[in-house]
Amino acid sequence: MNSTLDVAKVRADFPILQRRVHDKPLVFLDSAASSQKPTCVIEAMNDYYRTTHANVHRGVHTLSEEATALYEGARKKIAKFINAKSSREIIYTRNTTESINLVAFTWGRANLRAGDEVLLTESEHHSNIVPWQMVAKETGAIVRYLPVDAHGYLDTSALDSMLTSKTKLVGIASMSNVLGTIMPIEQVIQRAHAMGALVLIDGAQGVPHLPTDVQALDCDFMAFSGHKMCGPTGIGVLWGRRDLLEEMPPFMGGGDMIRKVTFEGAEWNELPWKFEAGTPAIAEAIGLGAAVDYLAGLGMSAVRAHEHETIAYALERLSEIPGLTLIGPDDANRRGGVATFTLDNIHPHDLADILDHEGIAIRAGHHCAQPLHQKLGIVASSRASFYIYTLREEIDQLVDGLYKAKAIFKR
Ligand code: 7TS
Repeated sequence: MNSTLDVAKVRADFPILQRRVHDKPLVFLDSAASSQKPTCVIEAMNDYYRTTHANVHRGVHTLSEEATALYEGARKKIAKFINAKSSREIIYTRNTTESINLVAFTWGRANLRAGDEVLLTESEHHSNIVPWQMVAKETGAIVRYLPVDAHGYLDTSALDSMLTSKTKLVGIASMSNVLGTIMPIEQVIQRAHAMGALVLIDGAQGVPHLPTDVQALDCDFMAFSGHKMCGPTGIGVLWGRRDLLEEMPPFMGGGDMIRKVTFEGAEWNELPWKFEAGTPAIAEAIGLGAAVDYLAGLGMSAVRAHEHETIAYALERLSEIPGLTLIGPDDANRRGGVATFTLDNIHPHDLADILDHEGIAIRAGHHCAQPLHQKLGIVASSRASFYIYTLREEIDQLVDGLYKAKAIFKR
């Protein structure tokens, strides 16, 4: 794969990359937690507030109509970005976490019974574990976990024994935020459907970094966050198959999600508004629309190609460092732009602190995947994560910083 991204040109689109940290140029290697924002996204939100803001779906006045057109226009762009059949299948939420909670507490409450099973993987983020544990407690359903092997790959042979007629839903991230593994979701979806189970894809890492086509995948739900894909915080998406969304009860009650209310009860609005109670995050939705335009302009295949090159180089450089243990697949073809590791027995927080003084931002801790860390037998790890603006030189700077940390700790 050869990158067709002009990284220098991409970097010029991100004003924050000009800043310095501890008097050093910023080396931002924490995009898996949240990506930086290009000028077009910042400007789209700024313009909206300066010229067009009013509440949506309410007024007949010009500003409200224009705001509604921008808000709904963004929904169409997002639908196209993931190849949804209809923009009615795009539900705005706050983030991936809220999208998964929406499914757990509407579909889950209505459909899970005692003894039913929800099958997750051992590498899921807390947001694709805890909502299922909560709804399982309420309904008597059981949560089970497909194992992940020592190299960070999903043990697909376990599908034979663990995927049964009791399984009602499989929840899996398309890309792990710790291991970086690109999961074999096509295979999981086929096998789950053959057993009559639905599949929810946690696309928090996958959608920003890999081409995504929900129709080709044939999954049932896809959750993702705007802030990890060049968009603002406070906006996320739940995509769901229309027939499923039609059947699901609403998540929250209030304004905008109703067709009619009497003192006795209410009738629900049509999709997607049935799931969007209250004044939504209007500017943020418009910002996310600008973000998907930006990513589509770069081309998601080019985004993936750049990250493939970047992770391949990072794996090569990091594995040269004595005492460094990489976590996750060593095959860049099966790994996104996430390099997680431990170094000697230096605590990841100390490491992140030393690197911060070099202007380098990485994440340290359990990355909201405590069960996976327990399985790996570690409490915490360090993670460098990459995106469209990451330069090879920044990997070199990371490696230099890690040698510096070793010298400080005399390792
Ligand atoms: N699922 C995965 C795979 C994630 O990586 C994250 C966030 C979430 C769900 C939750 O997304 P949110 O937008 O609702 O918070 N992951 C990370 C991370 O790796 N570091 O900080 C947040």
